[in-house]
Amino acid sequence: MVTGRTGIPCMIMRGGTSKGLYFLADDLPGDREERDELLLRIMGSPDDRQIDGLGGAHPLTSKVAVVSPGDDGSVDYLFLQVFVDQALVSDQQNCGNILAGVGPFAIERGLVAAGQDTTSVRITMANTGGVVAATVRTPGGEVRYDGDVAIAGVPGTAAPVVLDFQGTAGSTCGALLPTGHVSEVVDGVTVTCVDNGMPVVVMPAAQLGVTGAESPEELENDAPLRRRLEALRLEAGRRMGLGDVSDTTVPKLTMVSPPRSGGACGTRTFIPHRCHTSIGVLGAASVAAALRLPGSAVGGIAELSDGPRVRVEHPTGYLDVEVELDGHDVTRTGVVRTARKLIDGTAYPR
Ligand code: NQM
Repeated sequence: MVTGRTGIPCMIMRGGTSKGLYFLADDLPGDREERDELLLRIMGSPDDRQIDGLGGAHPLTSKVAVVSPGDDGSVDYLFLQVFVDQALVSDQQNCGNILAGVGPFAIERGLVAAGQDTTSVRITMANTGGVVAATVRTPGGEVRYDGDVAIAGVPGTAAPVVLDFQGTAGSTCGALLPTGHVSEVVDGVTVTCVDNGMPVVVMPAAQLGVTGAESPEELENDAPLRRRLEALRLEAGRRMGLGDVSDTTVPKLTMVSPPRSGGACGTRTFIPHRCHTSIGVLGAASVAAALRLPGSAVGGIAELSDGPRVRVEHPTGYLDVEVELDGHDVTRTGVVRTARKLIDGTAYPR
């Protein structure tokens, strides 16, 4: 058993607009229960403030990447969401933000040899089986974190990590449109239930009395809205084949409004109980697919450009995803993120 005295090798990284702990699978207990119990102790959960651990007291900063060697020089990435206020660790969702740090971490830990300029890391996302090619800057054979790419929600600039996804459609639910409908009414609200990397219930904000200009705090403090959204989520989750979703972090909920800053649309996303300060990468890929799907609940609200780029506005800026569809088939999903190594050391669980 790992104790507060022995400790465990751990790297903390910002991945996109999230922050998490990165471990080699070999450094964690092989037994799942033991592993989860250890991660709860390292993060300081359950506790609203995670004061006795490394967690940042928000779902976006209570995340874990478990990385191991995969087939043919690839790496496997298992994402774990450590709940802040409950003794729960979930592998039921993926995370495209924490994913941005996986390539750099795999190179730093020697799982992948660095090229002289850039290095392409093939990553299998163990949660969903999806595959992504991450291109990491490695001038002179070393991971470079500084650079000139800005992403909304993160101050300053950093080196780009280009993520090209394969097979995002139906990642968790088995189909891009898990209910078999491009649009349907759930609890009186017209929604599109979509899974292009993340199961999301996408709906017009106006149908919930939301303008889309509200801050995440305002929406979180709106108790009747949250009750309505949770009832809708439970029903949509059942229809999406996810069963009883009361204890899981998917499906997410995104309320879509007309764009305010030149993008394709505005969004406010519940993940699923806290309101996202921006939007998840794969969450945005699912929303972008919904915007482009003919006949969806939100297509009419969006202002889409001709090219593949969809600029999804969110509370702290925007996220550009490239999503291409052929009818109801997704042919490509890509995104540019940044990541930064914050500390590399030993974690001492309580
Ligand atoms: O959708 C938040 C995040 C995420 C997940 C969440 C993510 C994604 O912003 O790919 O990145 O939806 O819980 O990191």
